[in-house]
Amino acid sequence: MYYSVRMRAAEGGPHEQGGRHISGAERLASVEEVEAAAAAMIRRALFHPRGAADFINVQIECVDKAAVSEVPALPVSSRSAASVAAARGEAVAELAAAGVAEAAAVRGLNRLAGLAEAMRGAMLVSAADGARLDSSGLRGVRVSRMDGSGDPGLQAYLAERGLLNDHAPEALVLATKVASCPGVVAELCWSDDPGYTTGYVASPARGYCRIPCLKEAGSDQGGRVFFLAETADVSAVCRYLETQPVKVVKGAASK
Ligand code: PML
Repeated sequence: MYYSVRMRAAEGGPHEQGGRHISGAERLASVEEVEAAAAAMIRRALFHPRGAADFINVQIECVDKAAVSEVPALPVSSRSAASVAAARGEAVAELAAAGVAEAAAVRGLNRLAGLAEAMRGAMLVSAADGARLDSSGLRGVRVSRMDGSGDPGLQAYLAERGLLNDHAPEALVLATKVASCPGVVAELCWSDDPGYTTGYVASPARGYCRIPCLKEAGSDQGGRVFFLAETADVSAVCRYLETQPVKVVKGAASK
């Protein structure tokens, strides 16, 4: 048996009552790990660079081991950029190489850049024309029930690349789960942490591509856009992202 441990934190009350999103986290923990996982999440929410949370929700739920799928981590690569404009150009090029129509990539990127405040979850948009496909509004679709912290091979892969920071390991795990979802063509993300400007484009076709400078330092605006194929079943995509438990392990492609 595993336990899905999930945290979401906001300032100014609960998210559903208009609180500003501060932080979220996900683990699939063994019984021995549950308490430490929950404590680490609470600590993260209390001392987050986005502000002081006054609402912290921690949910712990049993997950049957037999329901958990094991997914190999996307291979990590990078593009370089020296300005936000150049970085966003690189992101559009990577999205296009992954199979997103260029106009849809630009439209999706502009949706993310135009958010008035950080979203808790992700927007689903069409990879053909960039139209919004989900109806979750400002809440977005939250990717849940995944973990990669228990795989020593994956941790070593990240350590060799200097990626054991507060963002990249969880982002790679989330992006790997998203890319394993039937119907997903690519993802674009940059963090809502004002001190972290590196983001990524991830895709089943090309892996996890890190891009520096995707936003200005000091900005607390960030989030995720998932680009879906025209044939994607949006309800099935939401179900998979929100409920399918996934353990991410080092894959053959992550050499
Ligand atoms: C987030 O924290 O929400 C996104 C983190 C992006 C990490 C990009 C990277 O460094 O690989």
